[in-house]
Amino acid sequence: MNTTIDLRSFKAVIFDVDGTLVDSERHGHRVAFNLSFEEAGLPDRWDELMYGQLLEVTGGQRRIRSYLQAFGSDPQTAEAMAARLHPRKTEIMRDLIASGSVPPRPGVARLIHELAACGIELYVATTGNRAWVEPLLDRHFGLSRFAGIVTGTEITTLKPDPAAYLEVLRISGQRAADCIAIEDSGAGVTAAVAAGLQCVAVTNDYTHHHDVSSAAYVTRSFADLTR
Ligand code: XBP
Ligand code: MG
Repeated sequence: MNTTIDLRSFKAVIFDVDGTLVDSERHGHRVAFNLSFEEAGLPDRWDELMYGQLLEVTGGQRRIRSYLQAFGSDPQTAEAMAARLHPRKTEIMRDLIASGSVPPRPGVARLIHELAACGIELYVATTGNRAWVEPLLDRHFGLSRFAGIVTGTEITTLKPDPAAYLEVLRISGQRAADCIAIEDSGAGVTAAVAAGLQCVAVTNDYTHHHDVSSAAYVTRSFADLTR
């Protein structure tokens, strides 16, 4: 870990979304979850501390289900409630994105510009729902920047499973050795490495305590990765 790494020596760079390309969890997804609970007449609200713990479960619908079961709901009720709440949460997240409430992390736009200028293919592998992922990527970077986008809508086996990264390798036709992943979380690094990829971890306030020891390089800032 933490050998120097030059992203420009790879043919493709695969970006995670939440917590990596964008600072989306604390003031984006968490707010959308809470508003969906409020609209449904539920008393539940996820504060910033609790949400950091709930992030251990990837996938918003699974996160709701896991939370409800942890607080006494039976599995069937939890599943039904999560299936009812999550689509509305996704709509609210789309609105938050449209209102500019989900910013890119500092240095990300510059890195994407630099990599694209070097002719490196850019991909996305996220657990998040395509319904908000696409408008987010388009707003901040332009969808055409990305040669391929894999989301939790079509790949429902979520991180830390490697399925999303294996799908990017399939659609790109690239060898794993020629690609590198950029992630923020332990689950994301585990997924990328399990797919045979080297991974750079750019951790954040929610993930700095995660085990990212299998990453090739760990930093808190994209400034380390740009020229
Ligand atoms: C992070 C996730 C996502 C988001 C919520 O995805 O686990 O589930 O927290 O989005 P990644 P959804 O870091 O892989 O981008 O509610 O659409 O799942
Ligand atoms: Mg992430």
